[in-house]
Amino acid sequence: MSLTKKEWARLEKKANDLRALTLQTTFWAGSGHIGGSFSSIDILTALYYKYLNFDPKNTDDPDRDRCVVSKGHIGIALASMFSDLGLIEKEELKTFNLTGSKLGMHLDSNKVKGLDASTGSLGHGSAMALGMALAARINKKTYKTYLLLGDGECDEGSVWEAAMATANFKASNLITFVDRNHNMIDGNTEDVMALEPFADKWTAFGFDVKVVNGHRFDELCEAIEYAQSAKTKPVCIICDTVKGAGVSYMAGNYKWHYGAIDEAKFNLANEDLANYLKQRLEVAEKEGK
Ligand SMILES: Cc1ncc(C[n+]2csc(CCOP(=O)(O)OP(=O)(O)O)c2C)c(N)n1
Repeated sequence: MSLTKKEWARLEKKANDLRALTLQTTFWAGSGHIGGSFSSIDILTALYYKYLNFDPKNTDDPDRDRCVVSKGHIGIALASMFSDLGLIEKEELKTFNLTGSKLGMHLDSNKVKGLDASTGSLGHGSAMALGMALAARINKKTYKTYLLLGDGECDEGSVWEAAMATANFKASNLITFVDRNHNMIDGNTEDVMALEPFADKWTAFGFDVKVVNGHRFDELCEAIEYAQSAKTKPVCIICDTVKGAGVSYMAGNYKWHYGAIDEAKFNLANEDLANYLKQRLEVAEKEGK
């Protein structure tokens, strides 16, 4: 797999648009889970804008791919992305998390078309995604199911019960991502509840594990294409990321798990995002094929 400069740059620009829109929505809402949104946005961009068989105009297609964002607290990023995909009116983003809005902090799949699962109670998405993957097998469907977990979320025992079952049932049509941003709600994962040796744990549970830089589209794309061709062993892609990626005062700081943004912070974050895009486009230009 080689990502062309053009394709790489397209994904970079899209991820930047999504970060900017998520920031804007956070500003409108007054606050939001922005740190874990910004660590996951590149993964979501690779999925929804390159790999998922997902037509926003035909979300009822039973053959389309499924995607369960188990770290449902990033509803603010998901709502922004679904708005970019045309599934939520831009104006509705201004109501995000307000009383009476159809967009709660954790999105409701009964209210947002195309969203495969209502998540937010951490640890539940894995079993839901596995169910969708096994249903594909039973119904003789070829769709794939993609699952995005947080690393702090992996403190939940239910993640490992589902992982054990995924490997047991050889559900290689389920592709698992972990947003390994090393931070959770109240500190660094290794200080709160150590996860390392994290890759070894997934391997021991029967997964073929790939560790990638979750902010490099060349690595993400290569790992996804590898996982898509898995025949029996399910693949877990551990994405090394930065909480709050792209914004100087948020990056790597767990205190930006959830935060409020005033106008000065909003403006500074927008400047940072513009610089972040510039730097990343330079890498794409230099290292793309
Ligand atoms: C069952 C459950 N317990 C607690 C919470 C509150 N909570 C929301 S996000 C979060 C931290 C999750 O950490 P991580 O998965 O690393 O998220 P990320 O850093 O990627 O945003 C917690 C404890 C919850 N949503 N669900």
